[in-house]
Amino acid sequence: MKVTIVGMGAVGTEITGFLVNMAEVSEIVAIDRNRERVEGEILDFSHTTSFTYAKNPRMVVGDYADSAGSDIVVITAGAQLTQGQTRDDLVRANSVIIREIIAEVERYSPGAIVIVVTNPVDVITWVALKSSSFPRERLFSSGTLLDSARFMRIVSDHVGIDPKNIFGYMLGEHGSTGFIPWSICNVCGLDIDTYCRLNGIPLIDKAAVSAEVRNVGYEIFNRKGNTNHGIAAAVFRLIRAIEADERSVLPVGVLLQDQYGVDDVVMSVPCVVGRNGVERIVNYAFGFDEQAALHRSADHIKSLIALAQ
Ligand code: 6V0
Repeated sequence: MKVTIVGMGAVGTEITGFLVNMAEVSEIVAIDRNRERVEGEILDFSHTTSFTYAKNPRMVVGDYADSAGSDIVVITAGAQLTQGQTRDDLVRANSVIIREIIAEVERYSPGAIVIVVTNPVDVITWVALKSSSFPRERLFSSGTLLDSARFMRIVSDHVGIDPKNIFGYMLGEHGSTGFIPWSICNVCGLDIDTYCRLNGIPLIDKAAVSAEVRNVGYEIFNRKGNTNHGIAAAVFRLIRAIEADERSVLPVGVLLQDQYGVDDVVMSVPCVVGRNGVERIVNYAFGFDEQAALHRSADHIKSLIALAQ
């Protein structure tokens, strides 16, 4: 498995760390405008391989020609938020960057699975799809996988059990209009209210949890100037699902084409992820309010897409 990371800033470097430590990849190609810094990062990583659990991957600091024939390309390159900006403010700058990058990725790795991370990720993924011939099954975003992990962590803290025993998603936009479909969330198979009632735990404040999931990224950003650990773990989870052909259900940003009443918008819904990328979109019967929230999210993403044209 050959993996290329385009954009070796805080997020790309952390993803590389997961791959070097834990993945079964044979080659990692790191591409960034700032080549010298990446040379430093890769040299540094090369000193970890005596101690890691993974294969000893070949690590290359390169350009797009070096990435030829990649199985997976992860794109994190772009302008990062500055204090006071929201993800939406990055639309124009990162749309220009993604058009350049996806042309090179398609030229050298037309068979790759491309995972877009650059924000605002739903819009940037849409631009990448429209500027290339990649099918939606092989070009999608990390979507709300991170938001969903944040959600599971918050519920887990409330009920006092492992986040892995919490099931639920944030869906829609990776951003201000993302929503939690509470009707399909559960703790060990019980809906969350029932679990709390049966186990003597105060009911969870759903509105507060939704707001916290949406805002926690900014909370982190305000303290350290970026967020990288959670998103890198989420992307690594996606790479593992592809590498091992897991067919795991994960909320990733996929181009909806008349699904859930939404057309031509990239947004997160639960998808089966395996060796071929997004193998299938899972259908749920959402409640009326959830369906309305999904459409509000789609409308917001569409308004941002208009800025990217
Ligand atoms: P960063 O640390 O500024 O890294 C960005 C990197 O991209 C830098 O090293 C740049 O040199 C490089 N770069 C810029 N333009 C190009 C180009 N044209 N070609 C090659 N390299 C280029 O940012 P960070 O790593 O923190 O974040 C990267 C992106 O991920 C940003 O857009 C974030 O907003 C986004 N995130 C997305 C998340 C998600 O859930 N989707 C979560 C966190 C961050």
